Amino acid sequence: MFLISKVNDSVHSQNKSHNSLKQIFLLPLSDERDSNHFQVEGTTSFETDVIRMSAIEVHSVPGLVYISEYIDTQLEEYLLTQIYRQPVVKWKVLANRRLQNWGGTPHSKGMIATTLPTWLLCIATRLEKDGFFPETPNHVLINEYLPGQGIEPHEDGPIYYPCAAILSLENEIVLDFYSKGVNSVTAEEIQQYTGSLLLEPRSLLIIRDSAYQNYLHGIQESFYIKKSSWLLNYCCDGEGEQVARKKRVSLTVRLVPKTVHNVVRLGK
Ligand SMILES: O=C(O)CCC(=O)C(=O)O
Repeated sequence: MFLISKVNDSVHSQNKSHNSLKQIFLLPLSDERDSNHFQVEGTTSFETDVIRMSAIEVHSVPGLVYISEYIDTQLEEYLLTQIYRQPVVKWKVLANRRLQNWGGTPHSKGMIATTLPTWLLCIATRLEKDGFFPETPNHVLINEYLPGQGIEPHEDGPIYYPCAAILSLENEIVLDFYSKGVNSVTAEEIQQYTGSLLLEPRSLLIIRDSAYQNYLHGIQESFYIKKSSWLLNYCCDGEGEQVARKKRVSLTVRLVPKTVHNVVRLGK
């Protein structure tokens, strides 16, 4: 059960000229955790009026919203159990990671939709209720990354409603962002590194607006994570630390607005 609450967008905002998040609806009523509010330079942080959960908006990449502890450890364990009870054939093995695809295969003409299983539907409906999607997202990719694996910088593209929700499970990872541009002389497409976020287990990252349209995101094929203040959502004294990466699983939840329920119609 969730208490729906409106964000108090003036609280703790050091730079009030930046856009405010208008609605973050989050609070598990049973959760008595203290607020894990923190403020990092270049971000605006928000606390709900009951102060149980905080979200930050990253200014250098407009449209990124990072929410730590979006789910609790019980739900995380439940999701991991469901993911790893799937038959081996459900996994598609790629060179740099493996993945499960749920909801259908997105196609430029629409997706032949299959109903999400209830264990994924609970996350999809919560994301809709929390105001991130105008209807229940219908597509989920589950990625598993071993140390040294990653995903090339990419954009999610026009097949989806322009919002991606990334739920991180089991271990942390660093996600990098690159702005898209065009070289004015050669007219070549260029990508410029903009910054990185630490995605902690159980956190939710929302990529929408400009972050969705004008930036690429990717994960380097590294064996270590450098945790220091160069990360957009991490603060520490001194140089920080380098930690060995461990297996990390993520759910990328999206909405494919155009769906078809019939293979023949899709071909037309
Ligand atoms: O695993 C992640 O955090 C990123 C996944 C992603 O970018 C995707 O599924 O398109």
